[in-house]
Amino acid sequence: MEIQWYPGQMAKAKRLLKENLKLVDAVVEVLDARIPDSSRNPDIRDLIAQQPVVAVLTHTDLADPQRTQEWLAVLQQDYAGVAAVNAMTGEGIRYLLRLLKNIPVKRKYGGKLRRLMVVGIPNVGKSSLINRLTGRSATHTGNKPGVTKGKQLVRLPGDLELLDTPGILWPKMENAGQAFRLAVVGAVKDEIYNPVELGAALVSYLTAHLPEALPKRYRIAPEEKDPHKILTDIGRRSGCLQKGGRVDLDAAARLLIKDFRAGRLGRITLETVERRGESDESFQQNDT
Ligand SMILES: Nc1nc2c(ncn2[C@@H]2O[C@H](COP(=O)(O)OP(=O)(O)OP(=O)(O)O)[C@@H](O)[C@H]2O)c(=O)[nH]1
Ligand SMILES: [Mg+2]
Repeated sequence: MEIQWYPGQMAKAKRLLKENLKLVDAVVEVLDARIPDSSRNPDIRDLIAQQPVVAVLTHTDLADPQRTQEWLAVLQQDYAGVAAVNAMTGEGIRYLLRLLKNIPVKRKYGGKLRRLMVVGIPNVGKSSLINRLTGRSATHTGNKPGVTKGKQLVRLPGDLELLDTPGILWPKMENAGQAFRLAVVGAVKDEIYNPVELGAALVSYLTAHLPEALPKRYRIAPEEKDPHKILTDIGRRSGCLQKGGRVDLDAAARLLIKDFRAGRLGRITLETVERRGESDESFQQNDT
């Protein structure tokens, strides 16, 4: 799977990240519980030594609970603190609030105020998380990447201030496996990838790792292995048809991706702690 990236934009995002860091006492890195590894910003790793960084897993309601526990244990080793939340219902928020109030920081603003910057990939739930922490709709959220355009400072009770920032991606998406995972969870704008290619990659992943998911949801034959054939079957069974009765492959792929994102294929985590940090170069030949 190939995705077109804009290096100029990436460089700008990196520069902004560094500038904003000077304004805050600590950082909250929001990670997607379905792809804890691919949603980590490599630039943040270098900064952890200088400033406390807390990792927050969102979308835990859509992720495999067992794997979320494994990821929390691993991330705990790298971050000043970790938490898992559902930014829609507020599950895990009280624990996170306590954590944020208690991490030791060097205060830049004197007094008791602690200012935290919330960073993460597009569409991961940064603004939703801030709204949950404040208990009101202080920031705009939306079901697509790129909703937050500029930074916004939000004050919380208890002398906490949170800086909401636009989502950022970085050029590590040269790796086809990571590009697939970032696109499938919705971190990448729809216009930049081919839905049939992404849908086929998702089918390949599921047939290899969770062989029951597709037959259960769409009643397709479990022995079928060809991704395009499976997409066609999904389309036929779900009524994604063009004039004349031919299957609309594009619509079938979009439906599959939508079902995945809504958790209708089950609670799925696409990355394991055992394979963290591995660049799966073999992905392209084997899985797409
Ligand atoms: N199921 C589920 N959905 C979530 C969760 N957190 C956020 N969402 C949804 O994910 C979408 C993106 O949320 P936002 O808060 O706008 O994400 P963001 O990181 O601020 O996105 P940008 O500003 O575009 O970078 C919205 O449709 C939210 O409702 C979660 O924990 N679980
Ligand atoms: Mg936002």
